[in-house]
Amino acid sequence: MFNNKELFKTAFKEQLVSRLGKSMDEATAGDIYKILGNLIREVIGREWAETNQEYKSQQQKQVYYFSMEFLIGRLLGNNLLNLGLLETVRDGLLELGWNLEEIEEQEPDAGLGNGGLGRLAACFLDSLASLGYAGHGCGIRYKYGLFEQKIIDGHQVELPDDWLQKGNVWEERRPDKRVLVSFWGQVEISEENGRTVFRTVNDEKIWAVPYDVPVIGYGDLHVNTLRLWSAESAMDPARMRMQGQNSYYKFLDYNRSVESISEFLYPDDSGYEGKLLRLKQQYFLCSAGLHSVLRTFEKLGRPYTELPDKVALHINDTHPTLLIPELMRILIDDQGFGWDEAWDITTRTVSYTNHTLLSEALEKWPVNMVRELLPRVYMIIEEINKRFCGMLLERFPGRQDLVDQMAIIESDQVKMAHLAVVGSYSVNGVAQLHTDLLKQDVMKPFYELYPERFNNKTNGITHRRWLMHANPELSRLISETIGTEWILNPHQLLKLEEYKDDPAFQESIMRIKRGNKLRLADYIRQKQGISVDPDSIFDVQVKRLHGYKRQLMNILHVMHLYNEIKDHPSEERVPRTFIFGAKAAPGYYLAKSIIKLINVVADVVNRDPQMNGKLKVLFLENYSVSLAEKIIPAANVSEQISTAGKEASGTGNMKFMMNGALTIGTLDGANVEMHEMLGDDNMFLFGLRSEEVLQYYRSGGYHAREMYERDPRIKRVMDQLVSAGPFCCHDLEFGLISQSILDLNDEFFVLRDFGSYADTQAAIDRAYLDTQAWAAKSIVNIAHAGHFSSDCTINRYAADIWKIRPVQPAIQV
Ligand code: B1H
Repeated sequence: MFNNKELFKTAFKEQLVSRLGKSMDEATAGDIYKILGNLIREVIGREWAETNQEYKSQQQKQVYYFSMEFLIGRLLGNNLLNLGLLETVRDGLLELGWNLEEIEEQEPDAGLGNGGLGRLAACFLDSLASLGYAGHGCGIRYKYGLFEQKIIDGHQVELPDDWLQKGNVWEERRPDKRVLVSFWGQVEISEENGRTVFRTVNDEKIWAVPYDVPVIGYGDLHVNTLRLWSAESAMDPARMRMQGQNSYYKFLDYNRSVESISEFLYPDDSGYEGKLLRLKQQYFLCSAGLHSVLRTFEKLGRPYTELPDKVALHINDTHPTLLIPELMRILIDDQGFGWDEAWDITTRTVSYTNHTLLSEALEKWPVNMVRELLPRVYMIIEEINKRFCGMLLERFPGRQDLVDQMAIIESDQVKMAHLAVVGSYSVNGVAQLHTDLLKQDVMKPFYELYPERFNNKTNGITHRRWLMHANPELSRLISETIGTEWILNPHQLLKLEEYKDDPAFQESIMRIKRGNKLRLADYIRQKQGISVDPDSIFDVQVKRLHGYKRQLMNILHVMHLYNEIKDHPSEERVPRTFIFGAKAAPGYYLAKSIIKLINVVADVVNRDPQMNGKLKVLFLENYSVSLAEKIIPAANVSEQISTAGKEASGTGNMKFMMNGALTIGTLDGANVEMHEMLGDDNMFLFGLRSEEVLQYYRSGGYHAREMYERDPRIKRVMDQLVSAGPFCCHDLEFGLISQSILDLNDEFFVLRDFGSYADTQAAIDRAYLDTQAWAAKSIVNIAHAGHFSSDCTINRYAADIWKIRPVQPAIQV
């Protein structure tokens, strides 16, 4: 361990020579990054092994968090921070002639996720390790992560994200731990020694090879594991020759189909596509992960009846639901358990988080697809369904309607959410409102059947990445003001509230924010050649592009501001810079034309001299975790404007709050809980409430055209989408957008909430003029953000769902 600068410099230079054969003046930034990564790997190697040893010797219950997505971003800076080496390394590198921030830029983001769901999994891993829980991630090592977005002529263009091109210093390939996963084939049933035996024949077997990434906890060294699986061929080329003429082509076909399984991440957020390859990916994760979990369990030498005491399997949304029938299959076919005992073990081991109420995101797989790809697993799902429906009819005689509504298999489809609820002991939503809506609406009959299973766990974010790493100056100021206790106990941030009216503290807060804005302005100038005014309000909406998130309402409002400035050019205004960042699913046309609209509006506004000093609009390309770390600390206003009842929780909202931005938002997802803490004084609420939205849906929606006719501001911007004018073009590019609102009745209530949104935006202008009052609000936001640290969330999962306690570190002798 290099715990001082000189030792670090020596170790660093030695590695540079021994690994790359280079001296300091020959090294490139890429070399420096690689060597630093390797050094850290060496530093933690022993602790990683020791953590595992500790788990084994203490026979600790282990949590495995199964997720199709882990949006971990970059690891260098965060690992240095958690190891307590940030200062040493920064200073040491500086003396060697390099700037750490520049080296951090060398690392490609691990973009193994779409958005909130994947980033939540990454925050949870950080909290599990930092709090000393035995909790690991289980996921897929996609060769290509979420696509890289380029904006060309205002349009989104997707490029493959070849993140592994230069290797990955953080991963360790473990071929000795590979497992076989089987697809296709037929099930043969026979009687042997009075037992029914199920054997799958003619199946296709492939290797799942794990790549382990260390998850380094903050402070006391505790290193958990993120195990990512990669698919590899299990065909023996030597046997190929025996199999006749076409075997060579068969071999190539097989290889290609195997590799495709861990080839790329599906770029869908809050939606799903019923593609065979995606189903293969899901089973691949479940089967490989489970085999490796059970191998570790078996080493304890305990009977399988104790599995629920030693292992918790958590599924992140329904994507890994096949874990349930797969565990049943192993218990019955391989371990010889009877159905009831296997079911008891399974349903005491698996727990499930629901992340969305949107019907298009509720996974339903065609029966034929599941039956052909996974014949034995399908038989088990069928049996689970048969028994579940039988139980329902027994409890509710004559209620075939209820059975149809709740069945796992219905209309030739397997409903994954139903399977997940029936096969697990805990079902949680991700914010109070979302959990309430699950119970009252989407999963009502299940809640009535199993009320004890349902619970809420409001999401959280790691303050280590999102405050300490992303905003080091603010972190320093906080520690100077209230001490460093908040780092281990983020609730202590509440102490800041005392300083909200302290002019010196207010001044520091605003100075740090301005510094962050200047840095973002530099980035924007470099990337786009546009200069932005650091004294304007930085108003930010960064998240996936989706109808319900209403980026459209935001940009329509910008068009309205443009119109106002044009109409009253001499009126003074509070200058605003609107910043957008968003990726759209490649097949989501409406979302893509909204990206185009934002870029067109940006172009018109930024070129117009009358807008100078008043209005700027930017679309930042390729929004990602590392870009978020630059943008969020620089924001004054956080846009959390989803249609109420649609955003399950949101986690961006929490990141902005923690960095002192004020939220303009609807009462949706976790915004509701933010508002409970902040009150009307420290947050800008607008728009319909979720009950009102639901009421409209029940009564067939509202009349978008009426709003259009009634409000001249709305009529004007809507007309500007499709007729000649400053934003519109020759080829009616925005007809689709206009149609979705006026002809398809504005599913997400953009026009219905527009007026209230515009008025609230005007209130923000007025509030910003009172700098001290604004600073006070910003401080109150930071003070209450500790509540949303994922440490608190994870403590609740641990106590209520997984029933685990932190591991006591082994006493060093
Ligand atoms: C969330 C998803 C999601 N909810 C399907 N659902 C996917 C659904 O690839 N797919 O098929 C991918 C992702 N993602 C988000 O989860 C919610 O929209 C957010 O509100 C929430 O904060 C986040 C974490 O709970």
